[in-house]
Formats: sequence, structure tokens, C-alpha cells
Amino acid sequence: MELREEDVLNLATRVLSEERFNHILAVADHAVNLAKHHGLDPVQARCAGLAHDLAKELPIKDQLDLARRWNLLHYPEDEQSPYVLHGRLSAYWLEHYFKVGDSDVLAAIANHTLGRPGMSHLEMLIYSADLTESSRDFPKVDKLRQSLYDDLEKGTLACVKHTLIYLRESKRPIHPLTELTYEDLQRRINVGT
Ligand code: DGI
Ligand code: FE
Ligand code: FE
Repeated sequence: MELREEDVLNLATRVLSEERFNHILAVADHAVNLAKHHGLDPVQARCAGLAHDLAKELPIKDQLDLARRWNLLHYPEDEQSPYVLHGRLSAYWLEHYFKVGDSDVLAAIANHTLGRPGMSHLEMLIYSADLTESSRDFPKVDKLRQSLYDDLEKGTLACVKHTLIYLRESKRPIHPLTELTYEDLQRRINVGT
């Protein structure tokens, strides 16, 4: 089934706080603008943006239990930092309980926190729009937004780099997928130049 905006919004009002609801609207707007700029599908961008954090506010223990039950734990680090699981949970939930069939949108939702090697442009868009939506206000955010308009792949690389630096500075463990995503984007950009 197609993921209809009306259905996602309905669901989101039931499972998200007002603050998180405003965040998903901002991610969707930003993702649509970037999609139009780069010739990607704005409908897919909007749906993925609206749906990316649906599972974010489930109690973390429930997130871990569901991830176990749905076989979504792939790395030891997934259990050590369970806050990275909500994208995979959101995508699984939509696919299996709401019969959403758009695998591009589902992948963009599933991988929006950590990325993965071989990301599609839609996946890059949601990963990056999440970090740089209009209410984010860390010092480098304007530069990151501009770089995403200039070049989606290089802009996404800059976003992943920002995340790596942030995690290192706050002494949080870096998930192997974040490292692999960074290396993969670097390699792809170098091959393309
Ligand atoms: O759900 P959002 O807050 O909108 O954003 P998100 O899905 O990107 O989640 C952000 C959280 O994910 C933030 O607390 C940092 C964390 N995160 C991202 N990459 C990594 C990570 N945490 C760890 N431990 N390792 C990572 O590589
Ligand atoms: Fe998220
Ligand atoms: Fe988010």
C-alpha cells in the first residue's frame, strides 16, 4: 500500500509529543524543498520525513523488546545504544502493520539515524534533513544546509562528519554503521571526481 500523508499525520498525532510532531513537519518541509531542488520525488520525501520518527517516543525498553522480536538487532552496539533503533522500528511497523510497500521510503526511514553504506539519494535526504531542519540551531547548521543544496552527496558526508565529531566530543560510542556510512560516502565522492 502507498503511504498516505493523511494516515501518517493521523498516526503521528497519536504517538508523538507536540514537540516531536513539529520536528517531523519541519523535516518533511525541508526534505521536500531539497527533493525538488535535486530532482527527487517530493511525495516520497514528504512521507519519509513525516514518518521517520514514529517509534521514537516508545519507552526505550519497549523499543529493545520489539527490535528483538522483529529481528532488527544487527550489531552489539544496537543494544548498547538502543536510541539508534527507532528508524528501523518505524519502518518495520509501517511495512508489517500498515502494509506500506514503498521500499525506498521504508529504507529512508529505517536508516535515518545511522545511514548505511550504499545509501540512495532519498536516504541521504532524510538523514540530512533530520539533522538540519529549521529548528536545529547548532553553530554549523547553516553551512550544512547550504552544502546540501550545493551537492547532496557531499552535503550528506558533511552531516555524517558533524555527527562523528559530536559523538566523539560528547564521548558517546560511535556505531559501526556511522563509520561505514562515512567511509562509503567518501569513497563514492572520490570515485565521482
Ligand atoms: O530522532 P532524532 O532526534 O530526530 O535524530 P536521530 O534519529 O538522528 O537520532 C539522534 C540520536 O542518535 C542522537 O542522540 C545521536 C544518536 N546517534 C547517531 N549516530 C550515532 C548515535 N548514537 C551513537 N551511540 N552512535 C552513533 O553512531
Ligand atoms: Fe530519529
Ligand atoms: Fe528526527
